[in-house]
Amino acid sequence: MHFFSRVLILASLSLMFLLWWSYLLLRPTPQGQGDLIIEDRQVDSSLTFDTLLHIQQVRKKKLRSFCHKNRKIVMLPPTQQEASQVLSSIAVNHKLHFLYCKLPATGVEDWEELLEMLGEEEGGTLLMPIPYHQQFGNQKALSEYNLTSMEAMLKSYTKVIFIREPFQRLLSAFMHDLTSRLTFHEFIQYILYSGSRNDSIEWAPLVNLCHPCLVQYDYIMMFGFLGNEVHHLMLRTGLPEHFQIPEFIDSKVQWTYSWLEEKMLSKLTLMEKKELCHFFRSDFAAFHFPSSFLWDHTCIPGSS
Ligand SMILES: *[C@@H]1O[C@H](CO)[C@@H](O)[C@H](O)[C@H]1NC(C)=O
Ligand SMILES: CC(=O)N[C@H]1CO[C@H](CO)[C@@H](O)[C@@H]1O
Repeated sequence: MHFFSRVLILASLSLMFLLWWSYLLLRPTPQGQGDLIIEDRQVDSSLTFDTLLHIQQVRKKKLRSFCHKNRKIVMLPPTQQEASQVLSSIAVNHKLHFLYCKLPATGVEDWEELLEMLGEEEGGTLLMPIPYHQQFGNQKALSEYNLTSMEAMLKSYTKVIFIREPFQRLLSAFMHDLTSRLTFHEFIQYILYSGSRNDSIEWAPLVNLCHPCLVQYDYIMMFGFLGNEVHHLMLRTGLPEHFQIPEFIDSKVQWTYSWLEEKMLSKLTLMEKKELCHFFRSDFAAFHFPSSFLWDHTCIPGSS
């Protein structure tokens, strides 16, 4: 698939997205259009606080068992340089006491928008657990701090990781790189055969970039469900119930990607698909992705 067809796919994705929005906007609502966005932002009431808490526990349990079996890095390396290297994807928000793994196309952009919005709320609207002290400095990346500060923040801040099905991240990277002339097939070959030294934050396994065995994440947030999950996280970290969080678009994006996943996977040989399974084996072992075409049809033991 060449540049032109990539543009076509992007265009059709955008069209599907537009159709979706126009459906939303034109849909008759008894309250009128003014309430539409609010209504859409509201949290699915069928998912209770307890359910969301349970989901977190299940994800963390799977991750812990993965870390236990695979002997990943669990301690901060002793030198500044190594530690900074390992923590290079972790971003800091001092005001709200968050550390989060910042990777493109995982929903982190919407999350940062929310943090910015909350950061602007001055004067007691937010019930933050610990008073805000500027004790570490102002840098936005954890890797820019000294070891003592890194350790202190890793201990005391709320740590969040955003996860997304690996093949979808890869598709997203391919779609957004309009300057590259690689076909999809060449792109996959490049990823598979350039080796892990060419790790890109766009597609390398989350486990290699976010180091979830070292950074003991308090929350594991799943792309496709962020609206509910972020709301839950915010309530647990002290956000007042009435606060309206902005809309997360991941659930709609997820829908178009599910369609694309199947289409693009059909362009690859079984061998290549198997190699993608191998490439992403740590993510598939550390996390459970509720919908993964690659996993369900190729990676899962016993498939094809
Ligand atoms: C680390 O940084 C903090 C905050 O800037 C500073 O107070 C502390 O002295 C530094 N520690 C070392 C060992 O350099
Ligand atoms: C395909 C590609 O770019 N491979 C590169 C991966 O990284 C090594 C060393 O960092 C290079 O030597 C390869 O050319």
